[in-house]
Amino acid sequence: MPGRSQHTIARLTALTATMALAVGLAACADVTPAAFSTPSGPNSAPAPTAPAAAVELLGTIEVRSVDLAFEPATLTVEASGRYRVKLVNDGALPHDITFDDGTRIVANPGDTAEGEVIIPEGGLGFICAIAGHKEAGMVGKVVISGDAAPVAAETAAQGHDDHGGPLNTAIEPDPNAPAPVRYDPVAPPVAAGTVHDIELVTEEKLMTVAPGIQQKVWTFGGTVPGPVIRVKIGDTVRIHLKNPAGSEVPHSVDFHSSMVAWNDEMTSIMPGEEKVYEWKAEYAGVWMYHCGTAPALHHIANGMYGMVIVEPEGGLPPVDREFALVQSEWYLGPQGEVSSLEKANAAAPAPDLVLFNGVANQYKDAPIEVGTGERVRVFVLNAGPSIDSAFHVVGTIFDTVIKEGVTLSPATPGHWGSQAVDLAPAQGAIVEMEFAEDGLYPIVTHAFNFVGRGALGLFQAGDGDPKN
Ligand SMILES: [Cu+2]
Repeated sequence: MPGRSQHTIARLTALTATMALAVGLAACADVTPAAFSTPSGPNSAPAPTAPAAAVELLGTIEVRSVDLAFEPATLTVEASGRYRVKLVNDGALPHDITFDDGTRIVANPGDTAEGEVIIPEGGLGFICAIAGHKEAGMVGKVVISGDAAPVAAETAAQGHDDHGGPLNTAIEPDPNAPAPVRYDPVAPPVAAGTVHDIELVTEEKLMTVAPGIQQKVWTFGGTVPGPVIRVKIGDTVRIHLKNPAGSEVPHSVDFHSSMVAWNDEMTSIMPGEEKVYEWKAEYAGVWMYHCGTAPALHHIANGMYGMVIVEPEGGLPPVDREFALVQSEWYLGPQGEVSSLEKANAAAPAPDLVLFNGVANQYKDAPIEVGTGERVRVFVLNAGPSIDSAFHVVGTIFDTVIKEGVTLSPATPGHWGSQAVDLAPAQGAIVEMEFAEDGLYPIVTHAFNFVGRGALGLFQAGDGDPKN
């Protein structure tokens, strides 16, 4: 599969800088770059220019280290014997390649280091021996192909699997999966008028939830999350829910912003059916809506949720920018299939991905741009289905938080601020902040084990560079 590895390398390389940041923040890795300044590691193998009596070099094994993975993680060589090893460190942290026989080659960020290793019959495993890096996924192996074809080791090294990449997913990425579609994080304005007829179609479709990973998701309106619905106190909302004839399963909707009987408006409709769910916006808040069809856990885990904003009496004061971020989890099923109910249903759920607005790391890959000094408001919802959020933006302080009707604001006596907002599944909040200088400000849940699973975005203030 030539081409696939390159594709993956490019994608994973793009993750490098911010994954390094995540690691630095999460693990506080106590690493002194000066300690790893040796260009070539303490390799006991003979030098490449050794006398003719030395064992012949069979080729070069080239491995790239990124934060925190090897690319590729599995290399195939034709035969056992002596190989040159080239470690190209594209990461922002020092890395090494330490083979199971003790051979170690160290490369600082941006450097390339070389050495040699003897690959025995049966192959040889390797890790990065820097504290924590193996556990974070820097594990690989060299295997012997047994294939007599005269392929250079460099060529053979291409195109093999690269498990252990930063996203930690159990699913093998598919290089042919379409690129993820970015969910527009800009919050919509309040809907005009006082009565809103909104068509909501339950669409079952394929969606790329992380680079190379497609799932057959269930949606409201074709996106995960569904559309943000923003109204004001006193408005009437008429949801025209439609389940297309081609759907495979029944669906329904449950608006937490409404007060209606569960066995009336929230009942399921079969493929080909439709119904009207009318409710009045009587309470302000950032609310969840979701499909409640049994098993509701599966319908939520497979993408059926969204945000309702009901503005308070008198409305919210104007700000420079408004965004809507929905945190949620993916429990991956096989490629192209629905998410795993079995995983989602675990008593201690371990999501494959945790993310903002449906796609892993999408706002890291394409940061949300704001102006330095602008007032930024974020409507945050934790759709779950099961993991809490500790919503935090690195480098700033929320001076305003409205959560479940309780308000912190600059007018609150004592000049208090907020560092993170705790949101259990189905809780929402409004937070406001400013960015003091041009630069990058990571958006995370401060449950940092999930930052490496897709819950990482960036606000880019100004040009993103604090140095100019
Ligand atoms: Cu559903």
